[in-house]
Amino acid sequence: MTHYKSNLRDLEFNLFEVFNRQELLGKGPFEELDEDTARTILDEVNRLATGVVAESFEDADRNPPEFDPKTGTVTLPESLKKSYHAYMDAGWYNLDLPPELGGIGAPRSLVWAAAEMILGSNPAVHMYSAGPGFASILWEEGTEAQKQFAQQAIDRGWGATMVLTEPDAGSDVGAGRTTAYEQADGSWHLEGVKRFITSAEQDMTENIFHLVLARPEGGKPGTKGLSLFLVPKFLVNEDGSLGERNGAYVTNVEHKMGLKSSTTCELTFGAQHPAVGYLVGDKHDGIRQMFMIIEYARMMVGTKAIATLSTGYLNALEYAKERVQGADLTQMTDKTAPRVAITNHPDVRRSLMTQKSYAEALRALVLYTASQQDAVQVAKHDGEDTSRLDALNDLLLPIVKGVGSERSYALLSESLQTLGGSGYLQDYPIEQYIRDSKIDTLYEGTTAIQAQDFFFRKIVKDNGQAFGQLAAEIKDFANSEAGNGRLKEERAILADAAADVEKIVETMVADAMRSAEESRELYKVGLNTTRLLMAVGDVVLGWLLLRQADVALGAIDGAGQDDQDFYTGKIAAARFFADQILPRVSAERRIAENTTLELMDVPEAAF
Ligand code: ST9
Ligand code: FAD
Repeated sequence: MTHYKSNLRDLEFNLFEVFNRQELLGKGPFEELDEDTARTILDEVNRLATGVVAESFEDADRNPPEFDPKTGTVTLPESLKKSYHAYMDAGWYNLDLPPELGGIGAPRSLVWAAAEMILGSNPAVHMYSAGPGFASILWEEGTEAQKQFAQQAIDRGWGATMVLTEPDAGSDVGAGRTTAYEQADGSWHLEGVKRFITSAEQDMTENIFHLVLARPEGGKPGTKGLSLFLVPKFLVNEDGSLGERNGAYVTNVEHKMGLKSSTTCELTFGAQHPAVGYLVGDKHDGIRQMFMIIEYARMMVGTKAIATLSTGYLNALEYAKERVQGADLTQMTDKTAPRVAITNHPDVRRSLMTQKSYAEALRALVLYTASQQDAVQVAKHDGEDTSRLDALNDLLLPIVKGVGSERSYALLSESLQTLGGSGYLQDYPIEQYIRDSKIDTLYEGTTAIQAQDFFFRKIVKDNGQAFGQLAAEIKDFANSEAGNGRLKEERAILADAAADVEKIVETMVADAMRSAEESRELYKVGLNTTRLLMAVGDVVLGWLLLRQADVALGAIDGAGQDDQDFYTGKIAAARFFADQILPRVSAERRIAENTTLELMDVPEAAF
């Protein structure tokens, strides 16, 4: 038994009962895959995730990677290496690779369903396995020689990194100072110091390739002046053999609150000898190219957070069913009354159902978003325009990342609370879940950045089109007959909450427009961006839970006992969320509408 409790039943429910992914299989880009094979893949990944991949989760936290500053190398714990190699040897990183690179080219919904299990089991393993995925982006964007490099990287299992952050350039990537100097042979030499780089050193792969944002000498300021460079740890000879050690060295590895098995490195370019880089695609288009990776990584981070909440909840649930403490509330004055399992206490039930409803709604959000990515894959295959599908996916990404990470981190505290004092001990995995998941609200763009991205780029810059489309879908559902009369009140609550978030958007757009005359009005928008993101998140989650409840109501009669319990849980979670979470959105609307500039006028010294 490992720490990890997966929820394969719920993954399959989403894929095959709610989003009907089987309808895409066996044709178009997914010709080679049928439903049985998809289910077998999920079973197999589940076996790994609950077994060998999870086995090192605790050991690698207690005995984290060791850095040797003299050589700039890292030694990972043997337990983690075993988990990593078992995962890589099983070959499931192939799921997402295009057939041209020897991959399966599976629908993204299946890819993210599988990824959830690895991310819940041992997130560092998933992060160390980024090489093939990053190589596929290099292959898409790269020159002929870089395409060959990408294929080699996949065949030989090289590791990879994404390298943006510097000491003075975190959220503000455009402030980066690392500089690239062009050489006579067309290559570049990079100089500078990057920090917080995940997986920049490890001892599991023969090579690591860094995808680095740097500013060509004399380049313009900001993100648009950055270019993307391929900087391998070892240079590669023409015959494919490894050549000289390149001049990019890890000069420090951070000591962190959690996710300790994943190395977080300072990476110094060109201090000892030249750090040779190759301009990706031979064109200066770095920030757009890097965002191809960032979009993946944001989806990954949201999924990681959600996967952790799910296993946190399931561990808490198991404990709560066993833990006997206190009498039933109705017999609280009878000191001789039988003691009951804590699942009987109303407050424990409130907490467990809050955890369950969010965990399952957030999983549905990941798979709904991934289903939009499936649609992009199909449209591309059919040679159709994908711009509107891309826009909806883009709108959903900050919700997956921002809402997923914030809600999961907060609710893991409820999971721990369910265990009482035992939850605080290292005998149970939840304290590690909390430490390991805090990072999810920070890296890949903090929540504040996700919220600004959501409002300014995904709503305003898109003229509200994707947002309008999503809102219309939700309102159509709320006004439908879904649930056959049995979800009527919940649909009415959803309709009210959807109207409330539309009002928040209207208020913010009006503030933004007024800022053309009075620039400080924009502060009001900034005071509400995170509020909006979280409120929209709740509405989308409430909607997805009600869609699930609708399916469950249609399937419950005549189902076997296990399925009856499962569907009953789905209906209960949707009703609970509608009754107890969604009404809060109207308070958020009132707060947004009453926003003033008072807070911005408080002197810094008064804080
Ligand atoms: C990090 C890594 O934190 C942590 C974990 C690493 C794990 C590694 C393993 C990952 C595994 C992943 C899965 C595996 C597989 C992969 C498989 C692949 C098949 N969307 O607004 P502007 C672009 S890394 C798209 O003016 P500013 C766009 O080109 C560090 N593009 O920005 C735009 O031009 P245009 C993470 C976007 O004011 C241009 O940027 N660090 C988007 O100059 C300029 O836009 C961060 O995330 C978008 N949403 O700069 C930094 N937004 O408008 C956070 C912008 O013409 N900070 N572009 O289209 C930000 O995001 C800032 O908002 C900023 C602002 C830097 C963009
Ligand atoms: P800052 O940008 O200084 O932010 C500090 C605070 O101010 C935050 O709360 C932020 O939300 C807020 N803030 C900043 N700017 C604004 C604004 N304009 N409006 C409102 N609020 C704002 N980077 C990589 O390039 N590659 C990696 O592989 C990588 N892995 C990482 C792994 C770990 C464990 C960690 C801790 C970081 C990693 N990072 C990586 C860096 C990560 O992406 C940055 O830490 C993150 O983007 C935030 O930057 P910062 O830490 O400099 O915080």
